[in-house]
Amino acid sequence: MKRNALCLGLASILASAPVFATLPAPAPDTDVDTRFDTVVVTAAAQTSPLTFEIDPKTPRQPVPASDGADYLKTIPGFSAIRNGGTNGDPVLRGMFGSRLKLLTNDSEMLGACPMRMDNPMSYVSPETYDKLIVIKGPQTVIWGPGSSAGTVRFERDTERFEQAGWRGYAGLLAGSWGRNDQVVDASGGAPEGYVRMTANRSAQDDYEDGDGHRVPSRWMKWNADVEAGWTPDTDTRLVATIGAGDGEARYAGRGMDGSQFKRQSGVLRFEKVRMGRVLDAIEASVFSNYADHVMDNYSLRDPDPNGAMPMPMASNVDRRTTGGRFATTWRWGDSFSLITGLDQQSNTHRARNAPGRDVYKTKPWIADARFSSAGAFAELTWKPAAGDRLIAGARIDRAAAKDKRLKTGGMMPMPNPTAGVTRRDTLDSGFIRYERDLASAPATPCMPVSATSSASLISGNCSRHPRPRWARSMRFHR
Ligand SMILES: [Cu+2]
Repeated sequence: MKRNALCLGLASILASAPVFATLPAPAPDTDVDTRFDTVVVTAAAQTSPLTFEIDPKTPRQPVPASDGADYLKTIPGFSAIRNGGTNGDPVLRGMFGSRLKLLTNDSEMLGACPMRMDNPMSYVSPETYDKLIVIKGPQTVIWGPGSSAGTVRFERDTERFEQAGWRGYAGLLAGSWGRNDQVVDASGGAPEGYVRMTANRSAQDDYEDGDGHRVPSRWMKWNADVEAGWTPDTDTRLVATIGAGDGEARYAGRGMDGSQFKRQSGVLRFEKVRMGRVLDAIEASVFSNYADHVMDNYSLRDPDPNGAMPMPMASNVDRRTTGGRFATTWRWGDSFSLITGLDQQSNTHRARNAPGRDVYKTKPWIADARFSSAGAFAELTWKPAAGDRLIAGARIDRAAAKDKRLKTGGMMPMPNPTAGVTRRDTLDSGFIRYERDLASAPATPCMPVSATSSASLISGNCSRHPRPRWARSMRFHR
């Protein structure tokens, strides 16, 4: 029956191990039936009280995720604000937006749309990554400022080729409502280095509601990335990645559709780990990510002559995010480790719009906001005894946001009272957490406490955490 979303995930089926194994007979000399000791977990399992680490290529129900938010929904604590058929906006414990740090290959790809049609996760195709790491709560300071909800990292972690050869992964998916996905991930190399190419395309048609009405929800997106790595030994890696993508999405609940979601990204990363001295690891990265997004009311629909926007209209927004990070890991015996470093990020947001079909392309870009931040961080882990851990982190950031809009928005624009104004602030944040593994049960109670420069102090329940002050300054561009 077509209305049932019965989808055939060829890749998923081929890659799945048998889930239902034959149950052994109950042990004869015990009253307890031990056959059911195995617990079947339908959501992602956590690796520590606050950290989840998942292989996004692992088959999942009902079908492979079309974007990062679709994948995150399977992790307890996450939900998503629906946004048509794809590009949902992830929410962790009630918080989203700038409070949830969303990283790909240690770089930030911030979308350009003021309506969040292109949140950072909409540019992620999970199956082309090797690792998804989620840190819940403001429990790390090493991945940039903010993160009061948590930190999400999609990572490509290409294994070194011990001898010359190649590896590949491919998937096909066909489903009802025109859902079809193609993904390929191929790499070839030798001990000295490798080249890897990942690409995917994913699409779905409009669906029909219970009354047989067609609901605008069609989408299509593609991504392609090429990675070249130099691996002189097992603990040293220099990796350059360039990538591009695009897509489109129809919306039933918006006055415009997303007709372009162009991405261009470049990341250069270096790491040297397990050095065996007090200075145990060095990591450095630089990145440049660019989002070029168009929303209009004529590419994927006809303008409604009786609606609020009877003529063709288009709005084009873009954002370039550049930044870098340098971190070192220090170890003193088995008891102390310290991660310390610096990071920096700059953003430029621009816009242009016009009535008429594609007339916006003839208009000049106008920058409306600039943001930047630079910070220093340190995170210490102390293990006073086996099973006990005390983790503490602190960071300080210098943040700036410049409002470049000459007029306010809306139906009746007025001169912008903060035009040309730059707001600067020095912001501090930190946390301290105690963890203890229980000897009697596979459980680890933990007691987290964190604070930001907005002078808030919380313990335990992170959902009451207010917006950090630096995040408020970013509202200039709204
Ligand atoms: Cu948009």
